[in-house]
Amino acid sequence: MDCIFCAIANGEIPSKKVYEDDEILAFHDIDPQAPVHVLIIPKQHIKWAYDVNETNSAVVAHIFEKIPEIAKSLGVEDGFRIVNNCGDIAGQSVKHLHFHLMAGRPFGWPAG
Ligand code: DGP
Repeated sequence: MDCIFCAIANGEIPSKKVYEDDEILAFHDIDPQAPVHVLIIPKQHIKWAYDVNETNSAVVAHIFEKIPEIAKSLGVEDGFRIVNNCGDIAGQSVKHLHFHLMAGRPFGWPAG
């Protein structure tokens, strides 16, 4: 399968890692939309949030369990935004589940 985030997860494509364990990887976004912009991905290929189910949701829980540690390591524990884009209409350009952790500037609501 030709997936850029699988290639990042297995080290074929280099990334600026901020956290890694057996299940997940966090790395700096190549096109940051905020002073801090990190992507957190499961190493297993899940296409999008619509494919999360009872067989694979543990890794999503694991991501959220690690978000406080990742945020603290980035010095943004005072506040951040977590974003998931699901599908083309939401702007998902990479079809491998990922969560954007963004911080370091104010964010408006509703998001555009
Ligand atoms: P989304 O639009 O939600 O699918 O977000 C995909 C993000 O992935 C986008 O912010 C840019 C980032 N990205 C795409 N290719 C690469 C890459 O090769 N390396 C890194 N670090 N980020 C990438």
